[in-house]
Amino acid sequence: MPVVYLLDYVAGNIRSLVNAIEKLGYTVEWIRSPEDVAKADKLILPGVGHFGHCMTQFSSANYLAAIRKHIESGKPFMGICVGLQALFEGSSEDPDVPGLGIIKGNLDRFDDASKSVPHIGWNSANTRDKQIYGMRPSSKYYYVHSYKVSYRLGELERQGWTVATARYGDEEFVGAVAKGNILATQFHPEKSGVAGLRVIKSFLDGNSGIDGNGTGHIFQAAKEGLTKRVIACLDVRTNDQGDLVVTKGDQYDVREKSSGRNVRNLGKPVEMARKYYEQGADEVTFLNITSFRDCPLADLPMLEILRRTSETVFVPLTIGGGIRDTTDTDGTKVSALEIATMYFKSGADKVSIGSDAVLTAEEYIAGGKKLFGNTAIEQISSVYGNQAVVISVDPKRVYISKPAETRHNTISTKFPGPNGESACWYACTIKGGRETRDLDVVELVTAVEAMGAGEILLNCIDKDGTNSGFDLELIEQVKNAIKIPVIASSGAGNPDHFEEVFSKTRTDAALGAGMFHRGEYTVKQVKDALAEKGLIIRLSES
Ligand code: 1PR
Repeated sequence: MPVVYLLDYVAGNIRSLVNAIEKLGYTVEWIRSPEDVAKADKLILPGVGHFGHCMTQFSSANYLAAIRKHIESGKPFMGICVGLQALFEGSSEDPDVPGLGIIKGNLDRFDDASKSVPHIGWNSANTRDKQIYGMRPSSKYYYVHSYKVSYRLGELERQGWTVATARYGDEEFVGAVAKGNILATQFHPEKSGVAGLRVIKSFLDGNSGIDGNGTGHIFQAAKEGLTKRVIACLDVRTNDQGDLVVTKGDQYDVREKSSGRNVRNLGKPVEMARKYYEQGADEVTFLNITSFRDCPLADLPMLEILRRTSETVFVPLTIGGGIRDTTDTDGTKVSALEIATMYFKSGADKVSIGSDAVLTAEEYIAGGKKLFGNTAIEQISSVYGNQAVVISVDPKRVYISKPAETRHNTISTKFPGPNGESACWYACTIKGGRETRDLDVVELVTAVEAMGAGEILLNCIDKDGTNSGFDLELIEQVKNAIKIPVIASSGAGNPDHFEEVFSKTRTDAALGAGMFHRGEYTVKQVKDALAEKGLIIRLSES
C-alpha cells in the first residue's frame, strides 16, 4: 500500500486523520525525529491547538529545518489547521514565536464584536470556477480556530499561491492555499465528511488541479459564511443487564415509566453515531451519563466507542462525562487532562465537562475571579486549545415573583411559573441534575469562558425530552453573556423547533436526541427543512 508520513508531535485528535488516510487505501508511517523526515515522500503536518505551543515544539525538537528542506525539495507536503498557520511568518496568538515564513503574511484573531469566536463549524473553501485538490465551491468543510489569515485580493496570488476563501461575518479569510507541491488547509479535511475525504485523496493521489505555470489563480469572495450546525447527541450508560446503550430521559429520568423502571434502551452507540453521520449530522456528541465507576480508566468503555466510531464517522466527535481529576481503581491519581488525553487519542475532537465546571466556577467566583491555572478547563485548553473544551450546562428554572428577591441573573419570562411568577433564573446543577447549586447560568458561562472554555453545550432540564421546543429565553440570556459559541439543547421535537431556535435566537448550533433516536425524524429531514426556510446549512455529499 502507498505510504504517507505524518509528523507525530501533535496535541489533539490524530486518530481521525489516520483513519481517513487508511480508508483511502494508504498506510501511515510516523515521523518521530527530524532525521525521519528525509524518508518521507508525502508528508502531512497536522495541527490542532495553539500556534506558539506547536511552533515551539517543532523548533525545540529541531524539526523546522527538516520540514523546510522537505518542502524545498518539491516533495508533496500538506499542512492542516495549525499546519497551515505554521507556513506563515507569525501569529498574534503568540507574537514572540516565528512561523516557518514560507508564505509572507501573519495571522490575527477574528473580531468577536458581533460574532462568536472561536469560529467553529462548517464553512466554504471557495475556489469558484475551478477545483483544486477536489475542493468544490458548493462544499462545506469543518473549521475550528480563533486566528486566521485575512484574505486580501491578490496578495497571496502575487506570491504564486492559489487561494480558497471563506467568510465569517464580515471577515474574509484563507481557507486553503496551494502552490506547486504544497497544500495547506485551515479546515480539517479529516473531519469534513465526504468533501474532506476528497481533498485528502486528491493530495495523496497528486491531483492538485493547479495550473502548471504556478501562477496564482484569483477567486471571488465566498458569500455564504458559517452554516448553522445540527448535532445529534447520544446519552450513553450501562443498563441493568450491563450492556452499554443509548438512552434518553424525560427531564433527565432515563428509566421507563412502566413498573420495571428499566433504563430505556434506544440502541447501540457506534451504530447510531454512524447512522446520524450518514444522515448528515454536523457533529456527534456522546455523553457518558453515568461514570462507569469501578472500571479502570484505561478500559473505559467510551474509549472503545470512540475508537470504533472514528473509523467510519468523519465529522467532529465530542465526549462528555466524568472528565475531572480522579483516582483510578488501583489508587493512582489521574488528572482531568490525562483523561481528556485518552479521549483525544481515541478519536474525540472535543471533551465536554459538566459537574466539575460548576464546582470550579464556584471556587473562581469565591476567590475574587482570579484564575487558578490548574483547573481541568485551564489545563486541557492550554494543551489542546480552547476549541477542544466544551462545557455542558444542566440548568433548571427557579421562579421568583420579582428580580429583587434574588442576587441571581434573572429574566422576565413569557412562560409564568406555577404561581404565576413572571421572572426566573436558571440554577446550575451537577451530577446529572441530582444536585442544584446556588450558581446561576450566567455566572457559570462567564466564569468558564474566562478560564478558557471554547463552547457551551446548553441543556435545559425543564425542556429535556419534552418535545416542546428549545428554551429560547435561556439561550438568549446565555448568548448575551458570552462570546464563545453556544449549542442549544433540550426540547427538540420536530424540524420546526430547529428553525425556530435558529431564527429567534443567535445560537450557533442546535442539538437533538430523542426525536432522532425514536425515529420520528431524521437529521436529513431537519436540514432539508432548514434549507427550505433559507437557512445556510451543510448538505451532505455522497
Ligand atoms: O458531570 O462532567 O460527569 O458530565 C455528565 C454529563 O452527562 C453532562 O453533560 C450531563 O448533561 C449529562 N447527563 C447526566 N445525566 C443525564 C441524564 O439525562 N440523566 N444527560 C445527562 C443530559 C441532556 C442532553 C439531551 C438533550 C436533548 N442529556 O444532552 O441529549 O436534553 O434531549 P432531547 O432532544 O430529547 O430533548 P459530568
